[in-house]
Amino acid sequence: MDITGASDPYVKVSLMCEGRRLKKRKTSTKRNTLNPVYNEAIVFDVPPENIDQINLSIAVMDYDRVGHNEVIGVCQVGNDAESLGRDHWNEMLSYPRKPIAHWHPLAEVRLFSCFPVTLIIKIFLYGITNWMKFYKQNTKS
Ligand SMILES: [Ca+2]
Repeated sequence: MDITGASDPYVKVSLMCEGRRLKKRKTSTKRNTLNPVYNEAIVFDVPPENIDQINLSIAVMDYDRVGHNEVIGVCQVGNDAESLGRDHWNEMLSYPRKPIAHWHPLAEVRLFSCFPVTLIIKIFLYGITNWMKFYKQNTKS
């Protein structure tokens, strides 16, 4: 959290395959807000033979002009994710042409995290090789 009491959040998504980061993408940064909405798509191309090893590692970050950007919270979606993250992934695989949305609570990395966050993630398996994701993030107390 910034001194103003707000934050400058953006979402960073890493495409992981067997623990290795293959690609990284991020959304735009929303300035001075605790209630960001993104409505942005992030697309990854994944070879079909790797589908079972894929995880998306998602981090909500606070952009800071000075110093390091802070991690607000993280979650995982994918085959190796726990509970909701894996269920969400499996549901997407079962309905490849339908965008599937779920709220994900973020695990808070920082001791004094600025806000309890849930992230709504919509994932979409397109064809067999394209992954499309939309983000909307909202605070919930
Ligand atoms: Ca900031």
